[in-house]
Amino acid sequence: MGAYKMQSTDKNCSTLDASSHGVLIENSSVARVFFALWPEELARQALHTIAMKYQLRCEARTMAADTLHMTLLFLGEIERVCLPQLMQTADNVSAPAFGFILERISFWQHNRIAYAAPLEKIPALAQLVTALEQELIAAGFWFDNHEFNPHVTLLRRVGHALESQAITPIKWWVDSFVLVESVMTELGVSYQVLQKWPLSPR
Ligand code: 3AM
Repeated sequence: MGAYKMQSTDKNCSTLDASSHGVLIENSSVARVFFALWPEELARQALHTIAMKYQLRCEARTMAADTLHMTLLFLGEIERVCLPQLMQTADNVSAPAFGFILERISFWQHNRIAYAAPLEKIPALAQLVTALEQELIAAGFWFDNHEFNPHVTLLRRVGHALESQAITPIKWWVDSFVLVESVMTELGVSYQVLQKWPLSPR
């Protein structure tokens, strides 16, 4: 599949040029996208280690280490020509960097996943999600307004769910958030980080 840079169009959502964001874009007219936190290496490895530890007991499939993330806001399919405006909208999000700890592995029956989650509410995380939602709404982007439930999916297709339980705590310092495209490939879903935004230093 070829790649191209976005051109300006007359569409409502975009009169911008994605090349200003240095984005490499797949050649399809729609993109399935979501905003997320992408873990730094130490946290990623720790998450992957937990996933490997539970995989057999849970008769599940592990997420590939390089796909581990925390979804902040799922937008779904949007016209690719709208990506520049989406990125410019996210430029307006202002929130401080913060740290938190993932302390439990839990299970959802409805989608058969196992996920790592914090024990307590994280005000700075909620603040970031709210800021993102408000900017997107103000810019006219549509998304399902589900309650934000912070989690990192570790296992899919869980055949044997367990009681929620403590894991070795994983520290995660968040100094940026990203826009990710979910691309269907012959080998399954692959995630491509399209753009990264820094959070303000504390
Ligand atoms: O792996 P997590 O749970 O962080 O579940 C999907 C995945 O989240 C979620 O978006 C992330 C990347 O695919 N997702 C997929 N479809 C969704 C939808 N319709 C969705 N989240 C909310 N609504």
